[in-house]
Amino acid sequence: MTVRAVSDSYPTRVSDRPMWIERSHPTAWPGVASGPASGAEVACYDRDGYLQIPGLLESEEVARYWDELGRLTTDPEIKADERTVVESSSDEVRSIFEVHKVSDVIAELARDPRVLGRVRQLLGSDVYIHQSRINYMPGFTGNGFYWHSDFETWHAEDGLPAPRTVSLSIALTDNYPFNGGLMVMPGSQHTFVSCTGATPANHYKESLQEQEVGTPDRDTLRALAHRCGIDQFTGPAGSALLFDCNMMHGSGNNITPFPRSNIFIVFNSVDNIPGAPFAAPTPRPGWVASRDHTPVRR
Ligand code: 6CS
Ligand code: FE
Repeated sequence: MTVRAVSDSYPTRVSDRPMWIERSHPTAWPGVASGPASGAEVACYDRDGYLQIPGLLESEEVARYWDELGRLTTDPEIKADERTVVESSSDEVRSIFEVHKVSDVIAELARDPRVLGRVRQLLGSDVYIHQSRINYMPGFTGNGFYWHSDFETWHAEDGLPAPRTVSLSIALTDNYPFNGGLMVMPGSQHTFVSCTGATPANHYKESLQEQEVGTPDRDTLRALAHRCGIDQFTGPAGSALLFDCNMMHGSGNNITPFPRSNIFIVFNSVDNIPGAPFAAPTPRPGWVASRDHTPVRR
């Protein structure tokens, strides 16, 4: 077990009892005064922990990314790559990680001012890509993602010190309530839920298919849901969502014929560089938690 020298504001996976820790950091960080998001949108993000961007992509852009997703998910070399995770109940592609390195088309999206401008505003600094993935969530066999906080994992297993990280999810197919649309608990990012359990070695090999360690207990989820309510991210292909790394979120299985495919890019502040994991025997691979902290530039 790696021992960290720095203090841990968000201890997790250290006790047999879940604990609630009030967040000691802002959701919307100061430091970048202007950008594509209005003052009201930044304030809404700070309160709720998420910001919807309807129609971020034009329809011809959606078509271009959908074609790219089709190329990626049918390329046998990519299918055989360790960065491709398949569904536990079928051999269908679940996620392709480090997709910004696998696809120049998607790398360009991360540099797009409509994305980069907003992300720098919300994190108050230059940013780099901590993780990227395509979630394909195929029809009929697409398994969801149980309730979790991404920051709980990125703190415990990737060593991110503070919740100064924002995820962008862009819908490449119509996201409906019935085909696995992402559910979020608005305002839940203000509370860090310290989870029980110890991180197994190479945990990512199972957690990326179905996460258990690092997911909250039902009493915690019941209390958070009653306090915050549950919103759902739905909308036509091209819609986008920016959400705080500590937002409690999850999605149901997709038993409909309609895939719920999204591009997912995680931006971390360059002032929040990870060190050793806070609660894991070894760091995760670079394709899940990037070691390249070069700021994203237009
Ligand atoms: O472990 C991770 O980094 C990934 N797992 C989930 C369920 N969401 C965030 C992230 O993509
Ligand atoms: Fe997640």
